[in-house]
Amino acid sequence: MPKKTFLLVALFLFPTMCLAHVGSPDVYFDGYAGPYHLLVTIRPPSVVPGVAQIQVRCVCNDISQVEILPLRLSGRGSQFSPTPDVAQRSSADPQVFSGNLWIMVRGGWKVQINAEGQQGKGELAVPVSAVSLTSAGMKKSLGALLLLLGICLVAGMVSIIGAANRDASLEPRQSPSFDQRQRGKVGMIITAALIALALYGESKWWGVEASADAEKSYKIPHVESSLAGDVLQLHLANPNARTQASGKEMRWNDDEQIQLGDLVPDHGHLMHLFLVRTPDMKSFWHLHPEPAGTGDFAGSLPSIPPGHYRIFADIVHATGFPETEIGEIDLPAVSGKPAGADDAGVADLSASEKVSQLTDGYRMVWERPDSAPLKSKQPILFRFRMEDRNGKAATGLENYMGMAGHAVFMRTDGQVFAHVHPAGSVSMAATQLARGENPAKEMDMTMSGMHGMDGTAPAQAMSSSSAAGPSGLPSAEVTFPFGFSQPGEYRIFVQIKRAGHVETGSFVAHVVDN
Ligand SMILES: [Cu+2]
Repeated sequence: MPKKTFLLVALFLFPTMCLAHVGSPDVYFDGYAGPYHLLVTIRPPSVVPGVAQIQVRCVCNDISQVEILPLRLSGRGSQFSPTPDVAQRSSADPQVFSGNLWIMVRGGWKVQINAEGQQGKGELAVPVSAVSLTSAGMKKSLGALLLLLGICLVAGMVSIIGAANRDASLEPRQSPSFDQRQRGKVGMIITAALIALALYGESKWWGVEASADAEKSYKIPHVESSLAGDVLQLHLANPNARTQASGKEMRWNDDEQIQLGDLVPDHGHLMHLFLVRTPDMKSFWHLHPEPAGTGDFAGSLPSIPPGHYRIFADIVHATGFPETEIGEIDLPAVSGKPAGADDAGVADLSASEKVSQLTDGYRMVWERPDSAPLKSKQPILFRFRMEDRNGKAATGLENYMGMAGHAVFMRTDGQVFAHVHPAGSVSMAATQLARGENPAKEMDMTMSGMHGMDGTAPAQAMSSSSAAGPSGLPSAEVTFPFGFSQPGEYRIFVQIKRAGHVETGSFVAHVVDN
């Protein structure tokens, strides 16, 4: 196969995905570029190199220009900025700007957004990570077409060489002699042999390239879990570690490598562990096991009811690359106590379409437009309002791990899972890296025994659009920017903290194909 065709085909072979979560590749982000409140949606490319689609919507009316540019999240590449592209202003909505950016290699990226308007200039950096998830095979029809064209080329080449050797020195209307025919045949045989040799060599080379790339494609890690007493022990897998299985040095850049020894805390914890009992999804737990050696975590479970639980373990690497390790476990009835102040959950949640009952007669209300169906692949700002038993806006709300709220969007079959915050669907650690801050600094504090401080230090960095009251504490409303990647039946778990107690709301969402 000629090199050009190879490159062209290779381009279509490796769909990519951003892995903040499971099955939910798009990035939804809520933040400020200076004075401008922006809602950003990034759809990572389906192939790398490929084009990411960026949409910026200003919750304002005085923005005149938006520029976008892609940068590496960390490492040397993050300092060399290309010339920004000017995003196109929508004719339907003058505060919506969109554009496309090339993502050239795999790994952690950020999209820098420069907004300009009546209040001057502002900048915002949104992290995106792109890796290849699968190597898709070539389409059968394309393969058949290429094979047919290849046969034509080979046959043409062989017959041209044959004819040239046989007929080149003939006069018009003269027939070839026996010798000339022989020379033609020999020419054809030699040509066919050379082409066969070349094809064999190229197919070998193709196989090596394809297997090297297949090794680079991302495999979702599966966490191993076991219960000892009331302690849940977790052993993380790293199927994406640098390997040399094919005997060939992998072409990883340093910041593309995935190792388990480089985890950084994401909003105060090295691991956010979610346990959801299936299929009823009534028992939901958000826990924070502590590290027990590289790749090992352990934490005592609170009192939780028995059943089959799905496990989602969120971790973030020093490169800003987030991973969710998935697993399953059958648990007996456990009667433990929560290990940490941030561990919380509910044993018997009842999900609702609109109003979720909290303790003390308080309620969480999903403020959604009635009758409008939820569609996949659409940015939505989810709003939840907390009410007291008289229906008045709840007071006494506090930050929970530095933020007004934490939400989990999960499809009931477990194939889609996203841990989302008021600032969006990206990890807080990656957001800090995108801003040029160092999430590992927070780890030093964690290590020196200051953990459980409720993320006070990073709270500033994680502040978001969810309006804070005059005291800097969250108001009675919490918002999450998110979009469903696929249609289906979903459960939304929303966690907030009030009067020193973490509350969990549960909502059902039916999402139709867009
Ligand atoms: Cu969270």
